[in-house]
Amino acid sequence: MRMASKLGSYCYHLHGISATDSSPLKSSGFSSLSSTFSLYLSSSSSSPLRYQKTNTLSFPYFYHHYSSFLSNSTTRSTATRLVLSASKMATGVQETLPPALDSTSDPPAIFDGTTRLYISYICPYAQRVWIIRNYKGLQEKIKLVPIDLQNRPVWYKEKVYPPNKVPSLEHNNKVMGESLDLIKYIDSNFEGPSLFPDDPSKKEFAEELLSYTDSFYNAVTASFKADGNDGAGAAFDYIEMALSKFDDGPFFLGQFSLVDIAYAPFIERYQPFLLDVKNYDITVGRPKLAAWIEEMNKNEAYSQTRCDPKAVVESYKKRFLSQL
Ligand SMILES: N[C@@H](CCC(=O)N[C@@H](CS)C(=O)NCC(=O)O)C(=O)O
Repeated sequence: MRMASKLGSYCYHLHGISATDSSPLKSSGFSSLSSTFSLYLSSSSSSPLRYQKTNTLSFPYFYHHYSSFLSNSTTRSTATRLVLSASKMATGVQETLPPALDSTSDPPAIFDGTTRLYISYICPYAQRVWIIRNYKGLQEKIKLVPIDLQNRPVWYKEKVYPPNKVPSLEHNNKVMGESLDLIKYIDSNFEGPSLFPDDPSKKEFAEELLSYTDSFYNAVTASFKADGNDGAGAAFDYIEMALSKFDDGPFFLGQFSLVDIAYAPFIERYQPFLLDVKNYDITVGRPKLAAWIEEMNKNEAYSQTRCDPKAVVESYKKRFLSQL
């Protein structure tokens, strides 16, 4: 059976995994970011095909909950077999996105117990929260409610979120806003692996990087209208330095975290815009940044939220260059 041989080979690799080292899993073809898969359990090695399938797991969820189990010798000696399905797309969550609500749309049944994430498909702040919702596999628990910001429904300000901005999150009869607060809130209040480090030095650096996001935005967008690229260059040099600090992975804190989520929607927009308008390639001379972008683009939770780069360039030209 095709399935059996595939599963068997991954089973072999998985037996080598340890709680702190996922490289056997990675070398067996699983990317830490792009794979979602199911775990198959069987209590007997002699009946390898009688697996019990779990729900779809994201890699970090799997790794967080099962890696110590996999490396536990007692577990292995009872011949428990743990197998991952390699067919990542068969189990991945590919969502059909709902249409944006506008001034003609009725409001949802606010405070009916449904958790709702109000976003705009083009808003980088909202995108942060959308990414973490996808990454933690909360597509069924947190309903996306896209809003057309150009033609906003009045009920959004009146009934949902008086600041009248996206993102906002309706949860437990409250509506909260501010993207950086929301990614932390979702990380702490919903299931899935933590995306905030325990390690004190990483924690401190995470806070430093999160508080730099606005300065980063200001420095890069100010450079759009300036001569030369010094302002943007300095901001991206800071990013390159930040990405060099921890060497246990290609992300800001080594492993994927809230910090990557905070920066990705902005870097995604600045890269094509600076290239198109200023002929400035932000990755030249910045190998860490180039590797980070490549790694991020493999992340399905993120790639499902990405904007069309051509549309970004056109909208940024109107927004940032029209007064020139
Ligand atoms: N600081 C806020 C910024 C949110 C924000 O500015 N969102 C924009 C869309 S990208 C918005 O809703 N603008 C509508 C408006 O200002 O009226 C956050 O981080 O969530």
